[in-house]
Amino acid sequence: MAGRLRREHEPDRDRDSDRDADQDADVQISKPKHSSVGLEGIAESLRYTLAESGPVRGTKTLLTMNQVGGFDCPSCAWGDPAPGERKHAEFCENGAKAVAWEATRKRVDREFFAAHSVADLRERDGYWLEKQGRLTEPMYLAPGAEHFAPIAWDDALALVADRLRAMDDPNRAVFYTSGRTSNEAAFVYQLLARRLGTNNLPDCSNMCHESSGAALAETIGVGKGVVTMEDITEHADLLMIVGQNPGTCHPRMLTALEKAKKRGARIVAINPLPEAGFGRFHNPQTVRGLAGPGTQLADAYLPIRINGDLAFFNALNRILLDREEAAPGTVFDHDFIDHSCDGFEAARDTWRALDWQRAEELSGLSRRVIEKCADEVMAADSVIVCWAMGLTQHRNAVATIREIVNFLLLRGNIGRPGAGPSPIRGHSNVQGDRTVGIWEQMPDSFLDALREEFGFEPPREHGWDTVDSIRAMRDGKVDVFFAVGGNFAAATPDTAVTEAAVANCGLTVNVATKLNRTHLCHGTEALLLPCLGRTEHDVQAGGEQFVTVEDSLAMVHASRGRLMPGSPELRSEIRILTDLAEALFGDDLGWPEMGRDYRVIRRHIEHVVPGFHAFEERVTQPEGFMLPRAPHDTRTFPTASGKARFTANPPTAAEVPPGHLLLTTIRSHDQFNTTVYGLDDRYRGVKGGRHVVFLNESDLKAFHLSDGDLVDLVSVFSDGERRAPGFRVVPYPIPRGCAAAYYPETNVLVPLDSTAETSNTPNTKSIVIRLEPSEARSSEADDQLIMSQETQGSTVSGPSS
Ligand SMILES: Nc1nc2c(c(=O)[nH]1)N[C@H]1C(S)=C(S)[C@@H](COP(=O)(O)OP(=O)(O)OC[C@H]3O[C@@H](n4cnc5c(=O)[nH]c(N)nc54)[C@H](O)[C@@H]3O)O[C@H]1N2
Ligand SMILES: Nc1nc2c(c(=O)[nH]1)N[C@H]1C(S)=C(S)[C@@H](COP(=O)(O)OP(=O)(O)OC[C@H]3O[C@@H](n4cnc5c(=O)[nH]c(N)nc54)[C@H](O)[C@@H]3O)O[C@H]1N2
Ligand SMILES: [Mo]
Repeated sequence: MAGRLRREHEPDRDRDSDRDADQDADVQISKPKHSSVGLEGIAESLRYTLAESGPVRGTKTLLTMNQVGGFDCPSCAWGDPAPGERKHAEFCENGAKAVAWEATRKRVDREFFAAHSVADLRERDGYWLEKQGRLTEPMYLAPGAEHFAPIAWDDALALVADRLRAMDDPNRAVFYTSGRTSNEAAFVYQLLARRLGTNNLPDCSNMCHESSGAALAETIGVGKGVVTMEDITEHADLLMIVGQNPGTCHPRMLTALEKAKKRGARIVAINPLPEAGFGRFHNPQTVRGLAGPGTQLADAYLPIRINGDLAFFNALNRILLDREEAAPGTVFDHDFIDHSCDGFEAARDTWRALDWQRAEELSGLSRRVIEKCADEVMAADSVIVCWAMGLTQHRNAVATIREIVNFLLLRGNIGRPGAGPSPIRGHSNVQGDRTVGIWEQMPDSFLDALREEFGFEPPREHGWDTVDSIRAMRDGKVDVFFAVGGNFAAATPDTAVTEAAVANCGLTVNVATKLNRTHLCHGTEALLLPCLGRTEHDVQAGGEQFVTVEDSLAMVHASRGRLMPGSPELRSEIRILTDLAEALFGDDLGWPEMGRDYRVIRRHIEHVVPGFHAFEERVTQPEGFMLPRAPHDTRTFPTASGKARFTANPPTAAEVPPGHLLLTTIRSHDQFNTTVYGLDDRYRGVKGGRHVVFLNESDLKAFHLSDGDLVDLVSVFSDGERRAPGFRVVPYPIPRGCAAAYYPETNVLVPLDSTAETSNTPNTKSIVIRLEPSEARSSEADDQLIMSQETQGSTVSGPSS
């Protein structure tokens, strides 16, 4: 019975004998939850905080999180309530874990690296690596060396400058950013790269909301969401939450949804998984929330097939068209369509041509269910559509989001209170990083402003995004890979290919707080530069400093760390970058001044980036300030035609051959991206392991599998097959033909060349797989899993009922 899953309450007969098989051997599965947060959530955050940071450091951090004068939570990008409405503890379970993770008392110092060779560390998983604690001083891995060894800051930065100078083309360097970086650090970083002469600025956004940015820029002229917190809490009649798991990934959004519900808004959730956050919400900030029955958040839940969203929104728009044609003037906002939009006819023709049978098949939803959803839409004067990764990481992602814009435009649901598109961002400052210039294809207007401000000519040729950077590294075109934060090798697709690509660079440099997998996939030589975290006190020659961030709802505000730095040797990201720039270019653009006093950087941002006038003054106000977004502010659309654009997006979906499944990769409740806090996924009923695959009960039967069997996931793509071994099968309420498993364990399955049209975002949410009996464990495991030849050929796709 090695490795077999147990249902909760089933006696754990062979717990001990399984122990060392692997960390997942004790995985326990129970029923998924239908409610969220409550006392269990609070207990969980306190437990983790106390264990990692101790009572004093832990409590101090939690109480200043997201408070005026405190630091911005380093977890997700959800916005803050107005200052007067903030609770004493404006945090969530996952924010608390993110903070405790950073405030940990454990250290990865020179003794640690002396004791562990790189080869030894490469044998450990990411969970173990990050659990070892904070990096304390710069470390260098010399060519051919087996251990990282200490190096002085000046020597480390001189070495990077030397290797950058030695390149015969500035485009042989790649500068990666993860979205936790502050506006100030991001601005300095892109300035350094462009001063050097390259636009090679890939970031995590390439893998995240790039599809949203591409679709929104094309259709409404602004590549970000155009709703505010008040639109959600005070004005929207209907909130559609599509491909997003707010209970886990944006927990404080539940408070806003509860507020909307209490004034009578309706919520429809569209997701292959019935996530706990759609059920009853027990607000941890109020006694009633904790003790009472909670608030039921979603009024309707549509169990859509993976990648069925384009078909669904086409069908929804078709129904609205039918109803408008049956009773002209009652459904569409003709005034708005005629005067503010173009492209309507082409879109309408696409809806007219809709093949209902195919739409039902692709979406997995019956026409009757979609009609009911249309009833909700018709009953609402204002509609907001929120979405996240469930929509952006598919081949047709940009088309899907354009179709959502069509849907909103039809009834004028944009540029008025309570209406509009709202991509919910991931990393706490991923949106701000983009605003201040982290993008491989910043527009000429930005580059012109940079030239005006600093007096040098920035490169104009577009740089490499994340996937193109990996290709370039693989092909030997990169001498220096530099990363500010993130876990490039683990977060990107095609793990084996990517790890080899990173190792193919000359020098790899990681500015980081903790050790991760990417640091061990080093180039010929490597540097680890430890930085301050968001929670930590930052004092420079110019005095105490703060940084700024932009949330998902376009509010910019200050963030001030309060904790003693984890080690006296830590430097702020900004200082590391300005010191490096000084080593490279001397004082040509005033780098040392920027490092001494971040106000100098903010003054440059004010001059270069639209919307930042009186930056210093406004950002020191308690509530910060909102960046302008024309569609929201003035109902105007800065597109080429000056109008909002309808587009034709005929339904498509990933092709799934008979006997195969479509796999989506998701986050557990106990992780932040590649950072694994623990092995549980409380809301989905998983305890003690991450190598699980959620499957529909009928598919289990069709494949002759039972609860707890072990399978290998084998992905199938034009360039061959990839395998992720040893996943436990879990029957789960997910549509037939669909499967879900955790990221990043499944990234090995994602082909580098499988990306979204236009945005080039890896298709990490639609991976075609088949299941094979696993040889990953003992031979006993095989006995559990007999997949006959017949079932391998049978069809499991098709609409669910
Ligand atoms: N605790 C925690 N918080 C986080 C993060 C984290 O890892 N942990 N990560 C941060 C980051 S960078 C990001 S981008 C966000 C991510 O936030 P989410 O996008 O909410 O996170 P995912 O787990 O990727 O989940 C995607 C959701 O989409 C659903 N889904 C999957 N495929 C489809 C599909 O084809 N159609 C539809 N309609 N739904 C689908 C899944 O069931 C899941 O509910 O969260 C941020 N916040
Ligand atoms: N299969 C699959 N792959 C995915 C996704 C998916 O849904 N499925 N999601 C994609 C998405 S949405 C994203 S955003 C990317 C995430 O990609 P990344 O942003 O590259 O990855 P993270 O796991 O967020 O990065 C974690 C690391 O950041 C470092 N870090 C943490 N805090 C700080 C700090 O304050 N400063 C610095 N310098 N470093 C810090 C730590 O060392 C930590 O190990 O992954 C993408 N990959
Ligand atoms: Mo993300």
